[in-house]
Amino acid sequence: MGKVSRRQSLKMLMGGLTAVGLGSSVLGRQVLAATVVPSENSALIVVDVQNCFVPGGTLPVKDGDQVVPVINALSKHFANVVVTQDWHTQGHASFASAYDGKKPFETTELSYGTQVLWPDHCVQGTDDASLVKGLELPQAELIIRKGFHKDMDSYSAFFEADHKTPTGLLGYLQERGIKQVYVVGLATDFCVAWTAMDAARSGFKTAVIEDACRGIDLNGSLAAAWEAMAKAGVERMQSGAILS
Ligand code: VGL
Ligand code: ZN
Repeated sequence: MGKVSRRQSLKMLMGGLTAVGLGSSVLGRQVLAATVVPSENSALIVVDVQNCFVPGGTLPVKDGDQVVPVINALSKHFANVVVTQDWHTQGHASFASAYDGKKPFETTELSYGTQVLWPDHCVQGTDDASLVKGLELPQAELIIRKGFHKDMDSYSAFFEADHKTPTGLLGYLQERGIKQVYVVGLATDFCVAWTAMDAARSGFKTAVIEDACRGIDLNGSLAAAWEAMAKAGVERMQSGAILS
């Protein structure tokens, strides 16, 4: 931020905010303050920041690795951090390789609806399924793994693809008294979006921090996901609101 003139700083002292993101001015010195301060009953949910989803992984999301420094910085402002891992069996129902004549990014119909078919990814216990090395979240309280039922996918960290089978995250957050969640990670248009929409539907005040996420964008899925999230009452925000 640049310097603030005496006049401007006086104006800020007298009149409060003069610009978005500008918190206050003390004795003529500009002090930046976050416009959003996560409370004790907020949680940061870090979705699937795993080797499989960053460049070099089996289902790389473009610039997926760029979320890591943003998430590391954000996490320092949270009393509660929860991490998720996509955690598939070998031959999982979401893998194109499990079907004759199917290729990745095609779809198939399963009992719970249309399933996008992916390259084999995030197989349980593999290095590909490990959290990205640079992710620094030593304070994380819970790692929730999902997609471990062979016949059903789970983009959401709350409910599997049938929208019924719980992962246990809802009970955990409720028992911990969490009221508000901020969702970040990979990929914006799949696991982040489904997690955020389930959070909002489950009664949490929910925000997605856009620049702490990256999307896959398969046939317009990114724009569709933002639209669906807005409809579900998910707030779209930028990390600067917390970090500045
Ligand atoms: C994801 C596709 C398949 C995600 C997981 O984490 O967004 N996307 N499995
Ligand atoms: Zn997956």
